[in-house]
Amino acid sequence: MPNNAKFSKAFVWGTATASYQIEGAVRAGGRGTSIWDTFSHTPGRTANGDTGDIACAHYDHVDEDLDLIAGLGRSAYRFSVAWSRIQPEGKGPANQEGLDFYRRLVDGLRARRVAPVVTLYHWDLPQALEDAGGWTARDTAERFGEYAAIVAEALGDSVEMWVTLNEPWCVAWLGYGTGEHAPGYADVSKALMANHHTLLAHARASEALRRTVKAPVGIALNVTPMIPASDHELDIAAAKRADGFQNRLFLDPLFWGTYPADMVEHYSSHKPGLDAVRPGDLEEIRRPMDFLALNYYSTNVMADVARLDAAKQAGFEVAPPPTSGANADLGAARVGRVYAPHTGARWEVDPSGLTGLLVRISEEYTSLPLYVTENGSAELDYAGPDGQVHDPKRIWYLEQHLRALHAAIERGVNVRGYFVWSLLDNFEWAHGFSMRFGLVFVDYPTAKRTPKDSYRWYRQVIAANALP
Ligand code: IFM
Repeated sequence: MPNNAKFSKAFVWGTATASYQIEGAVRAGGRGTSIWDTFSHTPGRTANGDTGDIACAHYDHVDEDLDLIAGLGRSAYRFSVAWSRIQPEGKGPANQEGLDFYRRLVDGLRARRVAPVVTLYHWDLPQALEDAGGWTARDTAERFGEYAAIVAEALGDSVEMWVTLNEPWCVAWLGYGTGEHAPGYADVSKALMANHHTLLAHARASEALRRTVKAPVGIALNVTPMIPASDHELDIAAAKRADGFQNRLFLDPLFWGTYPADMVEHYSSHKPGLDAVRPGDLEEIRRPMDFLALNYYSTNVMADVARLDAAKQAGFEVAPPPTSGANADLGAARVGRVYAPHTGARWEVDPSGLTGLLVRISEEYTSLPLYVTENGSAELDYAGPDGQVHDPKRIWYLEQHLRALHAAIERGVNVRGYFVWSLLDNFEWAHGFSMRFGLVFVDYPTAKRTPKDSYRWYRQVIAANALP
């Protein structure tokens, strides 16, 4: 039943991007090499061999992009700082040119009355740190604290919200557990170490930020609801394992200072793995945050790998089960609901999952303010003969999710803001440029920006503080 979705005056409307996905200019301004430069230049790692070398050329189109952001009205803009622009080798003195670039961006936002929201880490680790072990090394968390202190000192007077890391699950498990993301390992033990060190890095960065800034500090998690494919006990257990793997391995230490017992048990044979945890770490990790940021796209229906034939017979779309890496180890596989609506990139659309997720977090974990810091759909957008990009499916997707978010608010959940992923079409990691998430279409060869219909729709939503 559609609700009358009117939002509070203080509700934060925003858009989001990330450095490697939009900036390009990978050799400009003293920037060092990041793991995504290396990974995307390794044959076979990204669709079509795409790289972020140029991406949206945001580095050279900052003013134009600032005007596009401002054109949405009273809003916030969440962007990430590329660590390798600030410390090209991941440690040592700050590179002033890198700081200047983000100062210009932050000042440009404020001049346009847009609230800057900074993510300190959105996956582009300096390659030099990866060469020393990357997120499997405890030292990376220490270095991250130093980097956070530099950025806080340089931009702290102007940033309104700080997100330490974006989706540490992807950092640890796609980067080290399945190999789909940089640096490309498929090693469960490495992923467990990375899991812990990203959380420790969050603690170190929070501590550094709090020494300098008053603005709220949090972390962005991609908590994904997991539903069993059937009421068979194996599928129910598979969904619970998947929830532990994707969600509780981060939520429990952050809010309760423990790793979930079932996951500790599941991963006990992967050494050194969670032996990376040292006395005192979990107390630090659970130090209070000011908000929790959640990125939501879809809900996963999970089956035990021993029951994939049954899932197929029940009408689910079933892919061949993984044979190595973290997914094989988990023994649970995502199956597709063919009857569900899908985005152009074939992601299942499940707005009610967002309501459920927000309610679950507030009931089980925290009464802190929640922000949905990413939500959006990749569609098969193109500029038509009229030069415009008509994207009704994206508008529908955003509207459904905003209704779902509003339903959570009506149920008493403390949701304070919503950020569309993404402002611009951009480099979608291993999928390269094959997926377009933007409110603004980017013609990559020319860098020409064309606001889509969804951009104008979102502007109306922001102006009305309600769904039209
Ligand atoms: O593009 C990504 C983003 O970098 C992190 N969250 C999910 C988005 C869509 O896949």
